[in-house]
Amino acid sequence: MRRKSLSQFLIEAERTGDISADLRLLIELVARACKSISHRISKGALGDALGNLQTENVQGEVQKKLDVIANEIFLDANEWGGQLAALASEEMEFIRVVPSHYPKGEYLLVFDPIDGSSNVDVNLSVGTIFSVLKAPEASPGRDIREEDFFQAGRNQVAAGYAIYGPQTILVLTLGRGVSGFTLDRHIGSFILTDATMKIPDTNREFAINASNRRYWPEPIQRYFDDCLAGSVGQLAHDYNMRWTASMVADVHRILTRGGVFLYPADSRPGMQSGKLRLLYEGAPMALLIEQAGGRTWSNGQAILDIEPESLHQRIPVVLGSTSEVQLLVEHYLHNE
Ligand code: AHM
Ligand code: MG
Repeated sequence: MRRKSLSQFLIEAERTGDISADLRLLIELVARACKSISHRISKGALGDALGNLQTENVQGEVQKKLDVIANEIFLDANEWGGQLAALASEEMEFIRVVPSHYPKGEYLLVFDPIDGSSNVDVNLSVGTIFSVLKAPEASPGRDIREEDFFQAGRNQVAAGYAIYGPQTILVLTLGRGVSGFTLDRHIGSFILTDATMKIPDTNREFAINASNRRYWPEPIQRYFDDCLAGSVGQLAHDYNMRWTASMVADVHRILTRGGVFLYPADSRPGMQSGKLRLLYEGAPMALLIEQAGGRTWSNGQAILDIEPESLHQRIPVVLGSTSEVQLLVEHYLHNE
């Protein structure tokens, strides 16, 4: 059977009018950046990319060498192409307006270059998350501003991630379902290997960093305790637990075999709104989850309905199989 490459997939989407030519080219550039990051990661200690730097990012987190390398790869790969007006990254304090010597396009690119970067040094899965928004209509003399990125997740025209694990896989939504592409290293192309990813609704598996239990809100503690007791929502079920400390890896597992992922707000300093960032992590993952038939929750609403108030805003995150998120919301989180 002849398999379809990402390029063919995107050209077909352009021909059917699902995406513009510029969006097709932008996704091609994003995929190229992910290939390059995958290559750097796979070199490990041979590539001088492991370990920490002496610097902190805007979140006050110590930067890994790879955080900075991957951020540069993404900027270099994407800002020259002519499809973008500006970029925002988890690793950059301010937005980056496309320099004037490059042509300017109509899209905004948002990305987390290496998600779960603490996993890199111990050779576990990490990923890159990206999201594409439309820039507001240009008017003469008006520059792109930070507020132009403050759009609810439902406005995303594309979102996806690359997971760098035993295989490198690109998972993409253009707003009409979710597709998975595996990197064929011999030919250097992403090949369509899962045309319609749908989250199974049957799996009883939860993902949460259980070491934070004492800091969680009471409803989350109760849900977790009921999972361990096998009595969630008064239903008798054995639950399984997985936590990889890489959201990309945890979400990829849930997209593949179902389950629920939680990173709640907690009472630790700086965690009162949760840990994960709305623009770089919450919104793109929420679009993928909804497009694959799943559901999300954050402070009483779907993540895609949240209007961002700042670039690096954090939110509590619950996402996964529809029936499990529904059960959680109805039996535990309804007053939250
Ligand atoms: P990062 O983008 O700085 O790597 O942080 C986000 C990561 C997520 O991938 C993961 O779900 C979470 O942080 C793990 O946090 P913790 O170490 O508290 O378990
Ligand atoms: Mg991240």
